[in-house]
Amino acid sequence: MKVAEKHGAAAGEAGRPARADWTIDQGWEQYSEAEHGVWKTLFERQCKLLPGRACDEFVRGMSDLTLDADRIPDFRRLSEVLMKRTGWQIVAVPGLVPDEVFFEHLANRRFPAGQFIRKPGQLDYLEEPDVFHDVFGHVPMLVNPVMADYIQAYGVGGLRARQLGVLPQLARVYWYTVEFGLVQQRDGLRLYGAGIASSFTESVFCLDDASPNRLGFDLERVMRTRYRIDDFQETYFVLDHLDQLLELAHIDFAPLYERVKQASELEPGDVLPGDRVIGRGTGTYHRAKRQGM
Ligand code: HBI
Ligand code: FE
Repeated sequence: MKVAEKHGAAAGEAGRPARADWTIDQGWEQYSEAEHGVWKTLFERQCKLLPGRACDEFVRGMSDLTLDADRIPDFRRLSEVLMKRTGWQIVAVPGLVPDEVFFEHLANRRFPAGQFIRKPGQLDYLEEPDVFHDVFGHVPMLVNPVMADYIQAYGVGGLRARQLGVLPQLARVYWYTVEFGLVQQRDGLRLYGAGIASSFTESVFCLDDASPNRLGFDLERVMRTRYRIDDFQETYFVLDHLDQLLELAHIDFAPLYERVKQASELEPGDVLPGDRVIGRGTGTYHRAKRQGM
């Protein structure tokens, strides 16, 4: 479904978003006790789970933000902290916004964060990024200068990729890093992707389960690899160090796009002879799902 059709709630009366850049007021004072309660539940669950799983940069970012366990964060306060650290600010949006709007914000160091929070009965399934996914998952990494530069470069690259017609390929790079990336630390494998950091189940699956592949990150390989949006990833790509993202931020993708457009697309679970295999998955989880067990 196209993002524009999904955004029902965001559209003003005339079917257009309230503002051209799709931002809305967070309306922090209007959150109900129940909504703050959902934040508290999600926050406490993840904080118990992440020590030893989240990478050092995530832990550092989380501690610098001093997020309140009991209240949905006020984006104005978050933006003050972030602006001093890495020049970023958080802007509230109703949910998914069109690609070009999304990239324009990122290119200007404005992170679009969902204003709404999921329902109590919907803690583990989310159709659109809500405030917990965006603020708990993404914002701690925006405190890190490398990630802050990388996500801005992604925004700039996204505007260009749209022009070149290679947005799907670039979106895979974001997906397998910013959303579902793993990084090798001296003391073990750690997660840094927001989609896993904010997930009660996948933050365990991505590191502990024997089912998924874990492959060394390779830009061209990732650009060719489809991803799952409806279930756990079949493959996680592993950085040797977060600084590798800085190299990505300075690569000219144009020649790469040409090569990738000639190459065949790869399935999420594929493992190629040329892959740097850190762990070959059994595929048990997704096979069982396919067999409807
Ligand atoms: N909008 N609010 C929001 N958050 C996202 O993560 C997002 C988006 N729109 C488009 C999008 N992501 C992706 O399709 C692009 O990264 C390709
Ligand atoms: Fe996200």
